[in-house]
Amino acid sequence: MSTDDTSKFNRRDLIRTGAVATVAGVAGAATGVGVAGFDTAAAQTRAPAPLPSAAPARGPAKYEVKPGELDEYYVFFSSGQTGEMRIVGLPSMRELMRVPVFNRCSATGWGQTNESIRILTEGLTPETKEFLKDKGGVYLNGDLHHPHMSFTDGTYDGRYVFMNDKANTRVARVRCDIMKCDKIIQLPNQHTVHGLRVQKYPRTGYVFANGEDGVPLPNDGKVLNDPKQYWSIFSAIDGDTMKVAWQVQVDGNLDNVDADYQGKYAFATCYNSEGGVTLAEMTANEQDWVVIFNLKRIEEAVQKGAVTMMNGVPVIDGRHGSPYTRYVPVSNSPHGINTAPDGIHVVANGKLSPTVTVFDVRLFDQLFDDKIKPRDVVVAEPELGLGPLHTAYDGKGNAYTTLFLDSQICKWNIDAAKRAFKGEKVDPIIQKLDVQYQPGHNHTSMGQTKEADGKWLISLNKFSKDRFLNVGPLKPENDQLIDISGDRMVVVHDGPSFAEPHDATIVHRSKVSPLHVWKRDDPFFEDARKQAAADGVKLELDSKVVRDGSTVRVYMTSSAPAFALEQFEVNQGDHVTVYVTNVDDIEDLTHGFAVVNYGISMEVPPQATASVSFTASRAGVYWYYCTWFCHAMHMEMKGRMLVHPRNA
Ligand code: RUQ
Ligand code: CUA
Repeated sequence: MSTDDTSKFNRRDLIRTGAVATVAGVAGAATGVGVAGFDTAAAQTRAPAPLPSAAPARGPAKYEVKPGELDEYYVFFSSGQTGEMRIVGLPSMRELMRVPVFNRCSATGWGQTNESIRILTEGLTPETKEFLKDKGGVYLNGDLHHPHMSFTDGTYDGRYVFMNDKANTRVARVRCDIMKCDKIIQLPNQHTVHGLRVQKYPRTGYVFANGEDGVPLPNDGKVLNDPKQYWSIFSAIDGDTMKVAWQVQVDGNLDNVDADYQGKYAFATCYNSEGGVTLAEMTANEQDWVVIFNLKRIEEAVQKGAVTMMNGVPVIDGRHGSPYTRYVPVSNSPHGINTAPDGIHVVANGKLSPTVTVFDVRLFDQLFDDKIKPRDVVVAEPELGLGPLHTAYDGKGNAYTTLFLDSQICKWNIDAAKRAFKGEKVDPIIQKLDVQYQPGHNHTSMGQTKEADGKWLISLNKFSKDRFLNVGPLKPENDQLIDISGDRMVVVHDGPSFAEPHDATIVHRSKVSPLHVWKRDDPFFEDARKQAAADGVKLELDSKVVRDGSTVRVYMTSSAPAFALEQFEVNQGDHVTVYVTNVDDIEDLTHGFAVVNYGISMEVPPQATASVSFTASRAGVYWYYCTWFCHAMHMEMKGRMLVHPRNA
């Protein structure tokens, strides 16, 4: 081992020890029990995996995607508190696109164009609309954790990617034909959305969204500091209409969620069975639970009207003892929950416990018929290491669990874990691989579908520390690409990423086929088409100014390298809407429209219409120009807005 390697190892161990101390402090303080599972020394007695050699063992013939070559997979990345969705190519790990969703975007005008403002505002609750009235009407932040593609018959169907906003309790949908967000809704009765997954069978169908924090219902200030009256809510959203289909009131805080391959159940990890509001209170019990939702029973209850209507949504009481849910005790504070591609096994990851709990979904019918006890659905509980957070699968019977505190990926065999659970002397652990550093989510290629192909694993690591050039106190995170096609896992790439790719979905490129240019009849700019029709204007042909009192609508086409209007005139104080239609139908020929010193900028891709509204409050000459480099004469693609002073 070179000196360099040694120094890296030392730093790595330091990180681990620091984190262990923190969590141990929490668990110890809260429970008074030892933290045997959180002992670094104990973890190290489990032989750590040998370091991967420089030369890959075997596996895909090449790790390099040469210039001009295309990737085999799309990865839909979340971006955490950045609020956007990112598209990354795999295996190159090149970032291909950023899709604004819950954020404001300077480049595309997301949050400023009329088309995006409609999407950002139409699904907000009435209380939020009121709340945002004097704040510009839109939230400027989001916390996007979990992007998941729609399914048909157990695999990705390329229609949509759904995602949550933990910060403002929203669920969004991105259309995969244009890779733009087309719907955002805010969930009533719920406070934060954390876990989000979709129905795998027969299709999506439902989008399941976990309410993490508990609040009083209704949360109107009448109940405040009385946590006994706080409740968490589980929501099922209709992915086609983007309306909340139903909600279930549960005990505890919901963390992550997944669904089966039979279309019968969804299940969520749940922490804070204590109903506490402080860290010590929330981690006091030694056991929390996984809550299983019986979709058929819930649908029947909704149909029969055995629900409470709250803010227009049917809410079902799914607390302990209800026919709609079952609570299966697992160790304190479980985190990720992941269904295996075999359609049978589900793994809940221990987080504060060094174990993961394996369920057999075939036993859930009996559990709901009270023929067996909750713990009878557990078929294995292997001890893997410190801080298990999420598990991915290769479709060959193996599972890959991130160990946050150990900073490792643990590869283990499901069948061996089941045999060990029955008492056989067998070690389910196949390999532990160091990652840099402290992984949260991990994902395998197609691994969340029945078509898991066992080729690639990405580990989304929360810290990069010393892996990249120092860019100041705020460091990038580190997404590592791991070849899992051979017997042993091998790290083949480090990729820095900005805050904070929690989760991702790796989709084979054969499942997705986006358009190259927009279709003129796309519903995305239907409002503009309607307004133009009312004004007797054909968006793709006409450029003119329509005045209606102090309301002015400016229609102009753009074709490289010119806007059809080289100038337009308005009066100071006019309410102006500019509609720009890009009549170029050449792939990749995007124009933009920015008005200098008016704070206005938007993207106008080929064959699309984009519009922006503003008050012409400043008199004078204001140049507008094209912001996307489109032509040798791009610099000349501009015009003037002449604003006549009010009292001239
Ligand atoms: S979470 S690091 Cu928001 Cu998906 Cu587990
Ligand atoms: Cu059009 Cu630059």
